[in-house]
Amino acid sequence: MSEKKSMPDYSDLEFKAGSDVHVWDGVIYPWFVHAKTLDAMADFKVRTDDVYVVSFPKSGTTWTQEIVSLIKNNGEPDNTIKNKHVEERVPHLEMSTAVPGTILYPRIAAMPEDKPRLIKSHLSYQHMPKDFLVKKPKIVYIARNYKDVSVSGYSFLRMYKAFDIGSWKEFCEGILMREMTPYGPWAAHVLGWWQHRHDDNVLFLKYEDLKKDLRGGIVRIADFLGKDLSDDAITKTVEHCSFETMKKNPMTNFTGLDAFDHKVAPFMRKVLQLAGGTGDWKNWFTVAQNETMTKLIDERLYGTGLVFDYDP
Ligand code: PPS
Repeated sequence: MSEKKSMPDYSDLEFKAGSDVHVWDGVIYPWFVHAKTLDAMADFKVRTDDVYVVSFPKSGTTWTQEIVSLIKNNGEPDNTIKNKHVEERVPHLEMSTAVPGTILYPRIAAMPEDKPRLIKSHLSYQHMPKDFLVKKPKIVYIARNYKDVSVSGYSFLRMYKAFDIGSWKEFCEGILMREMTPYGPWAAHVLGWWQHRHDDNVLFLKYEDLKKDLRGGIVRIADFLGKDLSDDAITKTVEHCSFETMKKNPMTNFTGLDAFDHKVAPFMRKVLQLAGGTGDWKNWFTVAQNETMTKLIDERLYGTGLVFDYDP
């Protein structure tokens, strides 16, 4: 049996650079985002009609990817949707490990005639491809409260067969509270995009709102993308993108991914036994951890106008 690697010690980043995590332009990146890929963002050709789904990891990215994919297909979950994984329909811009040695995700190069191209990214505003500021493609940004993001992220990393992520206490206090997360601090990420929420090409959404009113969220996204969907098409999109349907769907639930031990935790968790996907953090945070986290979030978001729901 191969030995599990411990998670990197983030306090020692200079010495870990180039291994499991690395720092690029002051931001911590995970092993699957290579520095060369990030360098290549300077030359990546954005198209005006591209649509990007952007988020801090674990914020509802896959959900939003599936929604934009369905909207593009007029709400029709036909064979192009049923037989193609969401990560192929809406590929991850900066994912560097799909084919070792390639700089940009080959799936993006493989979709030249696909209009609009639908692309996923976890990049912060300032690390988006340079051409993005010129072409101003549409961006659907999805944000989720840091406490549920934290728990979702911990569960996700626990699934990796190759890593021993350690205890919740270690992860929460050593990484989350110190804001040493891959893709940079959560607050910097969401606030970087929040500052651009009034830009014509940016739609800023929250996971918690989508959970409360999926139909309303889908209508907002369709309007933003300039898609005039019939009521029937919206209803089909709602059904297809519900938690229950996506959890059963191998094209969205990542059950096919060998790198994960799906017995440890499914990609789409039990959350769902709660009224929504909000509030599972209460099952993980101790009273003291919650106090520290609340203080941290309050300090970071103070005066920005950005607030989150923490209850289902
Ligand atoms: S990733 O790996 O960064 O792309 O993860 P991401 O897709 O951003 O986030 C995964 C969480 O989103 C939840 N999810 C959903 N919630 C409600 N409804 C639907 N349809 C849905 N689809 C995915 C998923 O369950 C993960 O949250 P947790 O809390 O871990 O279950």
